[in-house]
Amino acid sequence: MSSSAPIALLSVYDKTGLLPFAKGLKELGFRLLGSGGTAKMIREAGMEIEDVSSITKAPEMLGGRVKTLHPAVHGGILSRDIESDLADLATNKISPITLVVCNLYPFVLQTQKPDCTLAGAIEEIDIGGVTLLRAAAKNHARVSIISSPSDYDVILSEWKQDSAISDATKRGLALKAFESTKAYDEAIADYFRKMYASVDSEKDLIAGAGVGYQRLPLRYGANPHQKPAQAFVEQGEMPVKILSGSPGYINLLDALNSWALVKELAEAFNPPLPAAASFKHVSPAGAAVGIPLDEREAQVFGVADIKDSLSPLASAYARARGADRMSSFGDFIALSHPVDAITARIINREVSDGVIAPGYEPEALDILSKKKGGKYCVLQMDANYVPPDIETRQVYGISLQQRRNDCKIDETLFQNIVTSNKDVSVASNLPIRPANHLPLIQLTKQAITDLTVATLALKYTQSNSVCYALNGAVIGLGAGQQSRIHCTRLAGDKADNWWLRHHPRVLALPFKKGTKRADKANAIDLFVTGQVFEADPSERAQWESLFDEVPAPLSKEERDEHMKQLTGVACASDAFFPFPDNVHRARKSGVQYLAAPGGSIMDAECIKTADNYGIVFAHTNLRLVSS
Ligand code: 93A
Repeated sequence: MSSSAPIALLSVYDKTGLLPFAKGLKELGFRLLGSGGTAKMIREAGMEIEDVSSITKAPEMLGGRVKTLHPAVHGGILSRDIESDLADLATNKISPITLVVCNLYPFVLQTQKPDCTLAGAIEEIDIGGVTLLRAAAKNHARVSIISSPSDYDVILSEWKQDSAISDATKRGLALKAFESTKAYDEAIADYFRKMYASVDSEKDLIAGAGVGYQRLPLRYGANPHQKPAQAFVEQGEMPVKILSGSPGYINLLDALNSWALVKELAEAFNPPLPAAASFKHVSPAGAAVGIPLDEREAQVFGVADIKDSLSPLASAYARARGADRMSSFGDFIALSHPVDAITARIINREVSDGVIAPGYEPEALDILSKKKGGKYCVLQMDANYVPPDIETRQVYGISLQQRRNDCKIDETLFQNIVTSNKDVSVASNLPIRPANHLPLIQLTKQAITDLTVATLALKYTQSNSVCYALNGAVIGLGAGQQSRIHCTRLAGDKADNWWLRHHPRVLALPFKKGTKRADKANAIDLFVTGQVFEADPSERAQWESLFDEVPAPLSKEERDEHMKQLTGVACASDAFFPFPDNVHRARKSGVQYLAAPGGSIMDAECIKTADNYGIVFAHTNLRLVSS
């Protein structure tokens, strides 16, 4: 080929606007080259265009599978204006190409057809077009790659004005081409992920086992009408394996978030403590570490009958489940350590949707995989899995990206104590003397444990959020409220109810024999909140029918007396307290330790309020808002 006219190579499946564009290029002095169908259409419209084969000296072959894949084409696209490249072109009698116009075979449209076969889909995988796009985009310093008919007019007008395409336009076009090949490859990968990497059947499992599988089919999305639904990783092996059951979309969201929480919670302590979480609707209902239970706690958390055989992991789950038994109904459970039989037995008698853990003892797996008639969802997590640093999600078709929230939370986070005694250090456990000379308060090891539990729970809770913790467990969590004081109140009310469930009269409630655990939890909630005594007579009658003898309400004096005994509670907030009302409310639920980032214009007021109560307040300087 020897001509000084700039060359435009056209190879388009979507021929929208092709003829006026080709006409415009011709008028601007371009020499046109086209692949089979593209050249034919232009020629039939009466314009002069050469076939690509005129420069490749090879016919299109394999039924069109090889059209433009040739050094004469790609040498012409990829050559730079440098001596060695120009020499190579001259030796091989190749002319540089200035414009490449290409859009791809309609793979997505084809695979959406109900009667699309595998062979049909494969034929729509464009090879040469993707190569044209990538090659021209790579060499965009010299070449313009036009991948969308919507850019034809811009190209014509720029060239008309300057006899060139500006660098800025070339950059924009290149990015567009890269985006289009990325989306195209994603669509192909998605198709084959569904075709070949399904774990729906044992046969597929075996087929995929050698190279690892990357996809979990999900029953449906957030709602039953949101189909199809799947979970997948783009690189490496899927770290979650289904041992039993069939998770839905929300199950998996809960499983992954709760796993992240328990993994971090266990690792926050030295030596690591077994940790458990009970998730509902993508926020923890409870989370805890495996601190042994005393008699009363065992009773409150419904494990008094097996107290002596509880393992640390079982204690962690009993505590996590016991934080808010109403909210934990039908939970998704995460356990930081391999599940033993006793933990499986506790889970087995609760109403729950599924569990995720790094492994299962054979007896535990046997128990869990029989739960719910074999439908209980049992997931195994690769404990060594490390998620990528950057996470992406789509909202309304727009991709949002951010660095994963990989901040580390451990005892060092609570060293910046802003209340009266500045000298106290976490390591030395020195006492803090409050301004108003209330009794000495220490930031004890227990307080640090509880602040860590509360803060880590917030990291995995929908914002705004405030969390109260005691004895290594969440006891009240307020999530998803738009106002912080509403979170603090909600979490505080939950903590109060949790504590009222420890009242001797609650522990002695005369339930009829055979009352179900979930019904008991519900009835206790109605009793401690006092709601049942204001309820409609029919609801109240229903409640009363659960007892051998109808219990009298807790009097104000009984409540007040009991609430006075709730002390040493830790409370954390995922962002700063805007007003001291939060501190006042926290104190009402026995809070003695506070952790929150600073930054409010009312910081000084909040600190003063904490000082007046003798509360130890640590500014964490770490906001933990999440959505
Ligand atoms: O089958 S291909 O992957 N092999 C090729 O060498 C090739 N070159 C261009 N498909 C190829 N193309 C594609 O052909 C283009 O991406 C474009 O979508 C289509 C244009 O074909 P025609 O000009 O014959 O209508």
